[in-house]
Formats: sequence, C-alpha cells, structure tokens
Amino acid sequence: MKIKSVSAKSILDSRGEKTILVTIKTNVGEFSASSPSGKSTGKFEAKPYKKNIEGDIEKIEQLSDYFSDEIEEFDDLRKVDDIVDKHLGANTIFAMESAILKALAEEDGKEIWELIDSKIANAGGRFPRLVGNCVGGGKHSILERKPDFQEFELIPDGKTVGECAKINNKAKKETKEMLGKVDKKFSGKKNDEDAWAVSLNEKEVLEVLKKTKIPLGVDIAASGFYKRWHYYYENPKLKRSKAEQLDYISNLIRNFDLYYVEDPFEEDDFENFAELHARFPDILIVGDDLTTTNPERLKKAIKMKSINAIIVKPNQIGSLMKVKEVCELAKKNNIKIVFSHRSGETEESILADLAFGFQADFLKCGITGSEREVKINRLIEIEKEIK
Ligand code: 2PG
Ligand code: MG
Repeated sequence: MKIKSVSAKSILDSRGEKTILVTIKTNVGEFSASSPSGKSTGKFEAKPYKKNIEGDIEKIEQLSDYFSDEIEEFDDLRKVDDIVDKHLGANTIFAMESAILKALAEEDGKEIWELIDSKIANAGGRFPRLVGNCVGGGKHSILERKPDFQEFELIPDGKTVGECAKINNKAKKETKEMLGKVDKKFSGKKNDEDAWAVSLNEKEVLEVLKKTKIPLGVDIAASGFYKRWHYYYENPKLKRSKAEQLDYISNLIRNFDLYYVEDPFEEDDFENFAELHARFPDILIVGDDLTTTNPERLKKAIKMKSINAIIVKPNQIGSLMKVKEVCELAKKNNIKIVFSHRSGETEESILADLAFGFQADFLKCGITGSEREVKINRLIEIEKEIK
C-alpha cells in the first residue's frame, strides 16, 4: 500500500475539548482515525502534540510527501515512526498509524486485529474482560465535593463480552438508585466517561457498589492528590504519609474484597507498588501513570516487582510498534494487559481491535455513552464473527 497524502484537523472529544483527526489518502481510498485525550495524564507520558495541535496539523502536512515507502504489514509502521519521530506528538502519531491500519486492512481484505496476529482466531482467541467505570471522582469529577479516587470499576466475569456488557449496564442503572439513597445531593449527573457524579467518599461508594456482588476495582490515580511525600485527601480532609497510604489501601482491599487496584501511589513510587503487590499477590496491582505504556518504565516495574498488570493506552506513547513491544514484554513476564480508553474520547473503535489483536486480558472503558459503547460493541462484533 502507498500513502499518497496526509492531512489532519481538530475535532471535539467527549469533554468538548480539541483532539486530532488524521486522514490519509492511499491507492485503496481515504481513511481517517482520531486520538482520544487524557485529563489525569502521567508526567512520564509522551506529549500529545509536539507543541500544540495546530503545529502538528501543519507539520503532518509538510511531512506528507515523505511517506512514499510501501507499507505492507503491521511492522512496517516502523518506517512511519522513523519519519515522524521528534516531529509530531503522540496523539497525532497514534491517529495516523490507526488510519494506516484501517487502509491496510481494507487492502488485504482483513480485519484490523488480524494485521496484528492472524492466527488468534484459529487458536480460539481469548476476549478481554471488561473493566467498566461506574462512579467517578478526582480529576474526572465536575463536583466540588467528590470522592478523591478517580474511578470505581465493575469487572464482571461473564462468559462473553456481550454478557459482561449487559451485566454492567444493568448494575450501573441499579447503582443509580442505591447512590441516590446514600447521597442526598445526587441528581443523576454524570462525569467524564459517563460515570455517576457523587459527593460521597471512596468508602461510601464502595459500600454501595459491594451490593452489586460484581468484582470491584478502583483507579486511585494517586498522583492527582500527592504532594511532597503526602497524599492530601479532601473528602474527608486528611493527609496520609506514604506508609499510611500503604496501610489504608491494604485495609480497603481487605474490607471491600477489591479485585483491581490501579495507581495506588504516585507515579514514581515503584517501591510502594512493590510493597502492596507483595502483600496481595493475588490482587491486580495495575500501573498506569507509573508505567505510561513505556517499555523502559515497564522494565523497571518488572525488575522491582511493582505490578502484575499494566494499562496500555496507545496515545501515552504514540507509536504502535512501542505498544507491541510493551505487550510482548508484559506477556513474557506474566503481567496482565489492560487496554484502556481515555477520559476524553471520540467515536473511534480501533481500541477494541488492538485489545483483541494483542490478546489483552482486560478492556477498560466506560459502561455507557456513545464514545464508550462504540468500542464495546466492536468487541462484541469481533466475538460474534469468530464464534
Ligand atoms: C486513567 C484514564 C482513563 P485519563 O487514568 O486511567 O480512565 O484517565 O484519560 O484522564 O488519563
Ligand atoms: Mg488510570
């Protein structure tokens, strides 16, 4: 396949903020893809744009003529990386490489996930288990009084993706009623990712979600409220040292039988992640801001035994070849892979193909809202095609 030209423009994400849409023209037609954007971005993430979105739009058009090499398979994305490296930000690169995969799939008469691994279907391809954001807090909440933790997840263990999606939808509706009884201020408003906006604290939220009997997870996104050796909680107002944070999270895991704990400590604290993992070897201790889909940071986390699961957000790093490297490294070291949406999302569904193609263990996504449903529905579609 040959890329004839590349262009880009800004579109609005689910938060109403600008993100990038890249369009490529090839010998088989025109293909577009967009990138999501994060709010609780880790300081070790690649920058979304070299300088700003307008600069990347201009630059990608200048680079347009350089993409003349033939692209025939997934690994040829390396040629793209060589050209865009140091010129474009991660959001732009991810959107461009996604558009290329769409074009390649069309040319080869294949599904996008097949470009990553065509043998999965025959090998009985496993489907990722859904991690669905039900209640939001932290940087994702619009409220003044809110949980300090960013996300409260439902992680059903159904037989199929379709069944898990149904379980989560039903539970999300039911929790609305229950939350309303405990939170007198609750008006049915939603946060980023379409999660319920409550003014409860984390324990009160978990008390409610426990009633669903679905395995529970939290994204603490602890960097968001960490400053100089302490975690500053607002609801209720108190300050915890690193050691106190470790004990507090340990208590929550025990009391609420948590199954999944993401970013319980600030983004550079590999040691306390390791301490928690040693205390609870059977609980998923997940790195997101800690590892930022970066092979070097994952290597460090493996060496220090900090985590047993990693969030993979392609636009944290941009290059899909790097995403591949992270997935291979994770698999080799028994680290579970959690492909994840961002809080600012678009109607792009490629995340489902990538999650299945790389044989992720989990797909973290909202439960409702068109930008989230389009990804879950794509995964259900793949499941139906294969089974
Ligand atoms: C996270 C993500 C997605 P953001 O922290 O896991 O839920 O949030 O996209 O804002 O980084
Ligand atoms: Mg996170």
